[in-house]
Amino acid sequence: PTNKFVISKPKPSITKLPEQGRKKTDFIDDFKQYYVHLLGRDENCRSPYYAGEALSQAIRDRLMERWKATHQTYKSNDCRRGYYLSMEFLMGRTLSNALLNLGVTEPVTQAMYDLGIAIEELISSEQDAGLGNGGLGRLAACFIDSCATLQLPVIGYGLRYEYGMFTQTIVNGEQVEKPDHWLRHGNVWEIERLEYSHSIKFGGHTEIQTDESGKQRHCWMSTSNVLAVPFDTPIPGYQNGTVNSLRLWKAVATEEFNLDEFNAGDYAEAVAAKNTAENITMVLYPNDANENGKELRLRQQYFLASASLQDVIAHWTGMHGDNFERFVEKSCFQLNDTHPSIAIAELMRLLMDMHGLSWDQAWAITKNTMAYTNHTLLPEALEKWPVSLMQRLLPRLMEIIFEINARFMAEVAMHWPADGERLSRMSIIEEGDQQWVRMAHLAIVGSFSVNGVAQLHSQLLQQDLFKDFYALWPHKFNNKTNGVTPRRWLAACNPELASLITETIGDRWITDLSQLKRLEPYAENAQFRQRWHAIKQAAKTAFDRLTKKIKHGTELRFSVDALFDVQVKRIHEYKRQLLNVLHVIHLYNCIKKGDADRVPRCVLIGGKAAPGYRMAKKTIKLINNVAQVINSDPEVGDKLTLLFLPDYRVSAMEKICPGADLSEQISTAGKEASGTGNMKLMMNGAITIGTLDGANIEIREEVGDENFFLFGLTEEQIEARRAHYDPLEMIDQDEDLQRVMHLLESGYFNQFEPGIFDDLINSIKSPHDPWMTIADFRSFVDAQKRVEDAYRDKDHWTKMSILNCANSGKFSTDRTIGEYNRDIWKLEPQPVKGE
Ligand code: GL9
Repeated sequence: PTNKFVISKPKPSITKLPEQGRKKTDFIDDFKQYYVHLLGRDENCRSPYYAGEALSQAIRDRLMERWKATHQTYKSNDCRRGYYLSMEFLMGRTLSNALLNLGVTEPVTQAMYDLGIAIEELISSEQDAGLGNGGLGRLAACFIDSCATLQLPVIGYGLRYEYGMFTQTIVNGEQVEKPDHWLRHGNVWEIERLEYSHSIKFGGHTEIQTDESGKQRHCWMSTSNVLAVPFDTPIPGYQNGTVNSLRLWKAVATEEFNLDEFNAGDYAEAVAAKNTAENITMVLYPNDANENGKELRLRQQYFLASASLQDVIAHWTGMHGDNFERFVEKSCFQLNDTHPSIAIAELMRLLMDMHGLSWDQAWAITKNTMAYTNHTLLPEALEKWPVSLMQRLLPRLMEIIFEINARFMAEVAMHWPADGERLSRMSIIEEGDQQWVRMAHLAIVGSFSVNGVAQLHSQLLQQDLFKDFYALWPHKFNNKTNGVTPRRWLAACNPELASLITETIGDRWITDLSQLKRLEPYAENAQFRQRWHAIKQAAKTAFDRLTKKIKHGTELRFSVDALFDVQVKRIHEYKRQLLNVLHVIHLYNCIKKGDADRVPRCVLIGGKAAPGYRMAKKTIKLINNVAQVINSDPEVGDKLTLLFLPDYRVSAMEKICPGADLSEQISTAGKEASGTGNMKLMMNGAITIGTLDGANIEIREEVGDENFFLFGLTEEQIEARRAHYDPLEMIDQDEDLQRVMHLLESGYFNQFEPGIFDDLINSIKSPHDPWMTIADFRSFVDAQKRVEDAYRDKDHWTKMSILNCANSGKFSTDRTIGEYNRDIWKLEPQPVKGE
């Protein structure tokens, strides 16, 4: 639509740069150029920020040629492509990852050092791109890293939120949210591409019109349009010449202001309309599970789906005109949860209304190009939208959804005649006082693949949540166990451990993590163990220094000899941070009782609570209050420390996982779809204490049960117990638990704030507690005792640590993406010439 920025004829001389083919180290001149001439700084500038900016510019230049070459390769091979649609890409920082993947970390570090600059300061001055809530968004970021490393032609499509995940501060023990205006100082890694903008429709009404040839077409008219402007970020593969794209859409008002209204004198109205349009990509919704049906959220979802599909189709028609015969052969969309699943109806609309295809043609294309990943079984996270809202905001899409459902219902009725119950269970439309659109049902009906994110999770999808659909279409269902990228989560974040590994088994593990298995024999080598242990200890010291800086040297007693016990993730009842706190209080009781022989322990808890999630916010307050009491009790000394780390985010995890000894993965069995923090910690040699939930099960399978601290009820036991769960009786029969509850209920941790923890206490004492925290207390405490006993034998612990890292190979996203590609996408790797 807005091609006014396109240069009419390509001018090859413009793109021929004299310095093409420059050497890896020439960047130092560029760095100085950018620092002095672009940013206007000199040696008197004290802030590392500008040096970081200048270095990033110079590094970005190195990505640019490879980016173009990758583009050209895909284009000239006319290859099948994948499109990863996600409302979240939790990218974190970019510079150190770019250095690693370009293979220039060492020379750049040295060159900066020679200029008197510590590169670590530049790296740390970069803001996190926090465009996601947690696991789901970080998974998308790891996935596109692996796609580039595997040289797969995949584009990530998402939204360019002006404000990312809120910054968390702690005031009087409570979470206070601050807006994260991460783009305030610009973003050197993105490139605006106005020439690829698309117009997105909202509101209006539909009409059927007949054209000259007598053909009928659905028209969606009188809409308010918003412009989607793409910003591209380069995604480099690991030292392979490939640079893929992450394309994020920004909402811009179609005209600076509506001229008609302006002429009519309604200046304020006109400018206000501009705001409504641009609000669409203003802020990331900070809810980790329960979306609450906000209209703006639906606008965001449709904006992403429509802009991305129009982009793909514009690229297609640019090459093939309106001939869509080979579209299925050449394209595949992966929907990251139901958030972008309106894309199914939107692809139907674009193909029929804009490109003249019949329903059957459009449907054949849609259901053979869309694939859906489910990320949670929690009922409150299953998206549904009021039909009335969809009719008002997206009237043409609602018509299409009704038609998809009518045809689907006919299919179900054929398969199960006279089964009205089943029809209403499976319908895309939920009936009742109000009609709703069930987005997961739309996603399943409109896709050829439906997957969960760990074995147990996929199994539960088939047996429980989607069992009717599984009975109808068993071939659609599959599992893809999550992973994490070993570049960021081992090579970059833990260079000391990475070089010990490389020295021992070579560097192939960076792109083939199964190689880590070759570390196993070294667990028996005393000298190797000693070096491993020294690196873990040094990482703890480094983390300690960091927290001291944050806390301005407060009285925290973080001892490097203490067991470093870590639980970092979103705060949610199902993740049971409360169980962790109950254990800490139990340890405190033991110390107060004079139980002398305890292993010193530092418990770190970090994570954000959704701003509207009362119980999660109370949990943060409880952790901070308990920490206050324990950390200032002289009887405790350095036997026990509890730390709440404010503003947990990607870059914080990069600092935490190298030093972690114990990884807390203690969700109620059956509730954590996979988890991915568990994998990062394992890769860095932490040992898991966990329930049989999500990917924990597979972690334990890989590392062996002797190197994993298992506790808690299984998913089946949890479900069987629900009917007659009696937490009060369990408290009654367990003296340790009694003492813990007594201390909590006596107000020991809230002496000047009476009653503030009552709802937390009541929730775990309720026979209806869905998370069954009390049921797992005894088993958890016993497992923690086994942890202490194991930790006392330093040598044995180090062995376990080595074995955890050595057996983490499965949890690379290279393996995960390999499976997505083998089973779903079927893309051909595209080597890029020039590296
Ligand atoms: C999640 C699951 O809860 C995690 O167990 C899973 O590892 C990730 C990635 O598949 O997806 N689903 C979900 O909604 N979130 C997840 O982390 N929530 C957030 O991203 C906050």
